[in-house]
Amino acid sequence: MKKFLIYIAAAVLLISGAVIKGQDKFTVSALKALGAPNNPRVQVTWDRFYDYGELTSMLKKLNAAYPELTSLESIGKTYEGRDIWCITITNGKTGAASDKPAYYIDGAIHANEIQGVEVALYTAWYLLESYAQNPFVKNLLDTKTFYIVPVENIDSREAFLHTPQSLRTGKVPRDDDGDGLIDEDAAEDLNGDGFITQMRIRVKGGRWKADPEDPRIMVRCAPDEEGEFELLGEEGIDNDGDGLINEDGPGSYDPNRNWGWLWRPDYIQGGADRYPFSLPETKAVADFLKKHTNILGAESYHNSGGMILIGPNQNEEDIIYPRDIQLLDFIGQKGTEMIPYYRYINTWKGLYPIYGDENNFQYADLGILPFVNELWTPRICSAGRHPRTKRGKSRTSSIRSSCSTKPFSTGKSSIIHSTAELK
Ligand SMILES: [Ca+2]
Ligand SMILES: [Ca+2]
Ligand SMILES: [Ca+2]
Ligand SMILES: [Ca+2]
Ligand SMILES: [Zn+2]
Repeated sequence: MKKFLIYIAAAVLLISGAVIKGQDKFTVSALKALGAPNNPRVQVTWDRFYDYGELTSMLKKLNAAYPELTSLESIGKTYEGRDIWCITITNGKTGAASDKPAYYIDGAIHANEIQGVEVALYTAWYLLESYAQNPFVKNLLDTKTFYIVPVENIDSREAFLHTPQSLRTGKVPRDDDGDGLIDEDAAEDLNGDGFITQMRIRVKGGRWKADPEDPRIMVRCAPDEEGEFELLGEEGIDNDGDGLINEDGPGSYDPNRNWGWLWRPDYIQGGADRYPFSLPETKAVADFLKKHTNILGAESYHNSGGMILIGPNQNEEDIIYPRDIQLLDFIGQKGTEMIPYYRYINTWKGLYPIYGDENNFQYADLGILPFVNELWTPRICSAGRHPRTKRGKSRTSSIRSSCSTKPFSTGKSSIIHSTAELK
């Protein structure tokens, strides 16, 4: 995680330096942030995921251990009533947080893209625990402010960690199929293994076969090859007897299509929900950002794909000032040099067009220079013991999509997998 911190530090320094001081040349002096905290006041092991209760406790411990460097506030409540925490980090003795250029960080607006939360928490922990020993970090916190919201979509992230559900959406109830019933037919873990996975059925001559190394993984057969399986969709039953399976689960919108800049209704932009900021979580974060006009740069952590993304997120390139693009390009490309297997991509050119996302709202409405960081990539596995890239496309097929998959470390593979089999 340290490399992410260095990359963020570089982004903070460069954005604030360029905007505040009008420097002509960008530098990479943020590399001075190298080094791990010694003897931390708050002991944390970074080998697991932390749920809402645990991360709340961690933030309170950091706040108690570093009262002079932190303040902790709830910036709003989620639909299910959990606090959306923001930890503000700066040296209060050198000036109020609001008087300094600031960098904003958040994680897990998409709830099943869970590990951005730990990256955001690690950033807070690293900054605080390094302050006394690391002159660069000390200078950073003496002159700049960090606002860190480790998790936006807490309700569904809790569901990910404690139930078989893997939800991108939040939990605000919605009638997805217009039958007058709300969230009446969610997916079910039929085989009781703790995961809701894709189901498969044995069919002679099917288009899929089991991966020889890991038979849970489905590999698409070559056109002239006879397979053994067909895919049936996710596990579940027809709870309401309407002939459709799992047609109306919890929520079922996309919180990252609910923001105010170029918002489009659901029939144009799927997942947009009813109107901009109709969701309590996006409204809370937007209100916070609007109130803190000292925020100059931002980073939102998603999963997956190993990408540093910038806007604009549709064909509206002229909304970004050329000077801003220069700075984003410099930081983004520097990030790809620092973080293995990452690519620097403009979203609508390199991925797909999006309306109403957080990233564009931050830039176009608020003048913040934002990045989206798509954590994790299968190519990291290919560098180790898992030789994925050698077999390339046939293995991963075309079904995996970025920003909607799960990391291997959760035990829920991002590759099509079928632990539930219909005989
Ligand atoms: Ca319904
Ligand atoms: Ca299951
Ligand atoms: Ca149904
Ligand atoms: Ca169901
Ligand atoms: Zn995402």
